[in-house]
Amino acid sequence: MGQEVKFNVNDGVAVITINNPPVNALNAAVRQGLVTAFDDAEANDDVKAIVMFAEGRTFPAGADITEFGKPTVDPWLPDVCNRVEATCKPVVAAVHGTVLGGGFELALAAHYRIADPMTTFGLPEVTLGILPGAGGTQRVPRICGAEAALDLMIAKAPISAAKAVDLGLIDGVSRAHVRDAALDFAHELIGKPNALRPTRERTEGLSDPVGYARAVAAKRQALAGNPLFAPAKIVDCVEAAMLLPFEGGLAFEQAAFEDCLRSDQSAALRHVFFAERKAAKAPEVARAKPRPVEIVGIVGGGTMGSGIAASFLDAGFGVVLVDRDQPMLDTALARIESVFDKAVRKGSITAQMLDERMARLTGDIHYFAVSEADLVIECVIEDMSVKEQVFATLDAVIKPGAILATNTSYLDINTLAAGVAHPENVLGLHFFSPAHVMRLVEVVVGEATEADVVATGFTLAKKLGKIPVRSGVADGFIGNSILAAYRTAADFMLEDGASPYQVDATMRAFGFPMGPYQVLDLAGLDISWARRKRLKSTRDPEMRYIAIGDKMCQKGWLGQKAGRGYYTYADGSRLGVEDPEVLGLIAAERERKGITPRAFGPEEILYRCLSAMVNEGANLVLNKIAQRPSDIDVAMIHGYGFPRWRGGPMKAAELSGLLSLRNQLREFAKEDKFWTPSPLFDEVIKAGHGFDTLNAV
Ligand code: T1G
Repeated sequence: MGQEVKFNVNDGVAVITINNPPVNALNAAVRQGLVTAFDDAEANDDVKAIVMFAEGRTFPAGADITEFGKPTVDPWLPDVCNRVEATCKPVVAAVHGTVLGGGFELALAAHYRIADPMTTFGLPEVTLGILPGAGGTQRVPRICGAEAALDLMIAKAPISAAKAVDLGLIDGVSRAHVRDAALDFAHELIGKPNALRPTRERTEGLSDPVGYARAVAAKRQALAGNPLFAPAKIVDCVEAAMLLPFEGGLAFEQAAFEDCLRSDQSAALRHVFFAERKAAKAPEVARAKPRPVEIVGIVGGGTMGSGIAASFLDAGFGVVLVDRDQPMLDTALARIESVFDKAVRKGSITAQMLDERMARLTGDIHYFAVSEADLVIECVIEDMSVKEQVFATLDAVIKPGAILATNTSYLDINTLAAGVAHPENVLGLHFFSPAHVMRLVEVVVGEATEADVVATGFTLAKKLGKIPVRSGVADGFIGNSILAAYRTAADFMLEDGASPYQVDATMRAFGFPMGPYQVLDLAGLDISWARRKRLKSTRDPEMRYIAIGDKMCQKGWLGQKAGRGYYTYADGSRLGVEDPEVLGLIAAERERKGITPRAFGPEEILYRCLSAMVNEGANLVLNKIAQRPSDIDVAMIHGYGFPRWRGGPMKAAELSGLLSLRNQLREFAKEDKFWTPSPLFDEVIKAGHGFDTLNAV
């Protein structure tokens, strides 16, 4: 028996302890250790009952996800669970922490479960594009019925110990140390008739077949049109639990599990699980200690500044907000309070918590107010000269060692840093709107930025519950560079014959909440117009230039804020209506350039948009702006609505084949050099591997 599973006997009760940090994932060594331990406990006459426990912060949080996609090593988890359940001595699981997936299924294979009060339980497999494949879809409904079981497996929100007791999924909560409580519980079972209680034989949840079938039908109805593969499979399995004998249901579940595991959706979702965790690993984080931050200064209380302030207040920091004059400051403070008001109405915080947050917020119109701040974030308009002025003013008041950050979406951090006394303390912290909701933060590292400053940026982002992604300095960093390439590809198609509404519909069908032209209208066409003007002097004259956006801006069609952009918005509504005048403007541009429009199908529109994203992404990795391709996936999913179950642009490309993509880009490049394939494609193709290998850094 390896170190992962230990076995000792305590006064007639065998205690089988799992120890596989950090989350006791049920990898092959743990599974083998468990089977051996249960065999030993069963064969040992001194053993009258068994307690299963885990060291560390949690009872197993699931199967080992890193093993998926590789050949299965026996015993596989469903077999381990069946072994535990079949034990001829009462088995009590002592659980704590986050009891998830296969860990919960293992506990459900025990005859009884005792939990620490803070324990949470969940079957989140659907977030990985799979389903509970170790008997969960058969054992859970036997205890708590179809509706609760489907909620657990599809709603994926973990439940509390108290809720688990209500559902009959656990037998008790103990304030004493859970292992000791389970030992006492096991001792009481010794010698009791009918102490064995295999979950497969429980029927409480199956006692109302009509209600059961109704719950299954209702969930199936609710999932109609849902593009995800696994949820529908889960419904089939839970239905099977009522229709088939236990072993038949297990076999049904196993087949459905393997179907899910083989799917691209699951490969994509598992990729994102690890990509999110990897994104938080920047070289600076590994080698430097973050600086202490208690008070955060924010300059500029507009939409971004007030959202960022709310995030820091939510996370327990003191915030000093500076704005140009009293009326603007009052508006900003009111905007922050309204964020919390909404949270109180939604029930996510109490009125008392609102007061506590607002008590940590001070506002001022003088820069001197941030002289005690550990970090100051500039959130003023996206204009270099204004930002340089703000930085210069801040530089005169901030305390030694304070970090100076900018929330710029595009501008050159190195230029801003060059204007202050300590460029090594300058960092980009690029939040996304609404900043108190969106999880992505691009941590932009300048040439001079100190490692501990970067480490501070990453640590803060995690404290805010955000997902930090490291970016080098480039116009638009990672996300906006990809967005610009995506839009360029879309604009080319507009001039060649497609309509913006066709492009938007295609990208929504792919899984984006909005198409690129809806996003442009929301953000304002003038933002990207300003970028085009800023880059005019460095633009490659040989590359095709689309002036449709410029023409719309010159007409004042700036988007929602102007009542019209690519769509029209009557009376401030946020729902856009297609606008024939826009189609007219595009047709005039084609005529001006002598372009005969052609038809575009959804496949080609999608392919060109994705190819442009991936090609730009490959160049960002090549130029070391992005550390790894998976960081780009994380940025596009958490900042730009790229559908999570597609894995992000780089993973989607990997799944559909890099060679064919590179070859198609070569074809497109005959139309315009914008499509020139990134040299990274040749590198990875020649090396015989894909982007995944580059994600290992
Ligand atoms: N397998 C492998 N590694 C895992 C893992 C797992 N199940 N869970 C976490 N890790 C790694 C993670 O990559 C990170 O590594 C470290 O542990 C800490 O995690 C048959 C098929 C438990 C709530 O979906 O939700 O069971 O980055 O940074 O924020 O039905 O991890 O340090 O190298 O996330 O405190 C079902 C997944 C699996 C739960 C802790 N289980 N894990 O969160 O730490 S499928 C899950 C989580 C299954 C069966 C099926 C969270 C957490 P590294 P962390 P955290």
